[in-house]
Amino acid sequence: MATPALTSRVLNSSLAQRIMSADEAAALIGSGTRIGMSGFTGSGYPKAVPLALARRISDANLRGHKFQVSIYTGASTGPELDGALAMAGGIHLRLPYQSDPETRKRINAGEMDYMDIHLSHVAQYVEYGFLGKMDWALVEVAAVLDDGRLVPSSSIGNNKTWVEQAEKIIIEVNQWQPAALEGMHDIYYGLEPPPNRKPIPLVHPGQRIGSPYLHVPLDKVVGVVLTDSPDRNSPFKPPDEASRRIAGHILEFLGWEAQKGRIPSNLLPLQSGVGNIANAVLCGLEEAPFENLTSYTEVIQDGMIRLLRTGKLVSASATAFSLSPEMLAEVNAEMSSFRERIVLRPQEISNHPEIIRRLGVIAMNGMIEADIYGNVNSTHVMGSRIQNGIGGSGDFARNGYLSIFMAPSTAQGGCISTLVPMVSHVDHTEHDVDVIVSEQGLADLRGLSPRQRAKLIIDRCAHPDYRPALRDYLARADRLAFGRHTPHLLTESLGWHSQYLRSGRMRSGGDN
Ligand code: 0RQ
Repeated sequence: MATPALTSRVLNSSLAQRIMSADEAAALIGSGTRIGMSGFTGSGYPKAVPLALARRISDANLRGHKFQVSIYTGASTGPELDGALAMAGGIHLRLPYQSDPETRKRINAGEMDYMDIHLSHVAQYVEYGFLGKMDWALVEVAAVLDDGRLVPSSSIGNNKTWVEQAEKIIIEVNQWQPAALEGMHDIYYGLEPPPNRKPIPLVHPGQRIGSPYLHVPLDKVVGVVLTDSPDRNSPFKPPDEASRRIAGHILEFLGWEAQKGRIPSNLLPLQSGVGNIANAVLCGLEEAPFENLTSYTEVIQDGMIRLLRTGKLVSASATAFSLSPEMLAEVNAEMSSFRERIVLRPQEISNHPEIIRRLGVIAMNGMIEADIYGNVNSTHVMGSRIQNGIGGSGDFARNGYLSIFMAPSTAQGGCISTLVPMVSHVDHTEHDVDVIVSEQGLADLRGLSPRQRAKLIIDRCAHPDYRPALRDYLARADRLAFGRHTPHLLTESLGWHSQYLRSGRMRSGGDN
């Protein structure tokens, strides 16, 4: 039985009559269906119905009935969604991004299909019909207004598309989400498919061009489920030494760029990926001599909140929060103070190529590895094992004013060089990568030919243990390659990876 406090978030009387339990809602969903769920980097995902669905799937499987669904989201979610459904063996196809250990394990074991898609593409791929008909939308919101408009919760992701495209809708209304989120969102309703698409009228990162509410066809809503559950959030690790050094190189570089007049003294709108290094860059900005910063990014991390508090950051545009538990508690308590300065948008707008190019975003993303010519692998360990996905890194790297990729120069206790002769999987080609940074230093690749880039990346970014072997490879490739424009020795270029798979260590010290 729902308590009055919970039902007070559902002001529409018609939808209030459709309140049901999570088990009742999950019982409506059939095997083989496609479900568009809310959720982006552990924020705003449905928390009760996926768990109930996972129980239902486990029961069916125990009885020998195969029951699987396809799950589309904004990006990563939480253990109650990806974790539970993967554990039940209930996911047939997952897209466009995940970072859940159980999901990752099943994908890499070949038990689950996964499509790793640019986050800006998902909504239009569904609208164009490339990804099939959407059966269900399952979307968490903070409240339902009396006229039926929805107050989104801590992420927007693809929710606008899910409620528009799905045949039927289930809404989770999460009492835990602060009521003060109302007014923070900006949902743009002007995107028509080609050939009728018009320019998006967004010319400043903090600008609002849409509605604070999600509009939903009420007749499609078959169930409303009340919840009171926190978002998943990852603890904030203080930056380690390598991250601090990477951040230092980037901030020094941005200072030089500003001095040379290539970017304004308040920089250009910042995009920063998730994780330790991205947070270290944001921490570094607290001390750096830049004022009146803006951001046009996907996620609001702890560091951005601190910059907003000190006034260094004037506005932040994203599609989701991605905060540590401590910061989340603080932000939820003071949400109204951020409402004017944070804008949450659908991910097709937060990550839109047109806007990113127009605003001149400075894109900073993590990578698994880069090769000596500047191609970047963001997704696959040893070329075949997916880690998370490309996420928004390609949206920003391809279209940004400056595209920066960063990683420590070694991984797995030094057994792997993250700078290699040839990447084992390509997400971002040399044409989309301007700057590579490791704790060793920064390589500015703009205006350089492939052979110049290779020399710089080895000299500036590679770990000293691996530099001689990389130099040796480049020298021999330069003598023996089929062509000398981008010299490679094809029988050797992926040999570092196969050596690691054989021996647990990539070659080093020029022992070719
Ligand atoms: O393995 O977990 O076993 O220790 O990969 O690496 O160093 O913790 O790095 O958390 O910054 O993630 C590229 C994955 C980096 C991330 C990636 C191993 C390493 C460790 C994780 P363990 P770290 P981070 C905004 C933009 C794509 C999406 C994106 C990512 C594990 O940045 O997913 O940018 N990016 N989105 O040991 C073998 C290598 C390795 C390696 C690292 N070369 N070989 N293993 N590892 N490098 C967000 C969204 O789009 C939503």
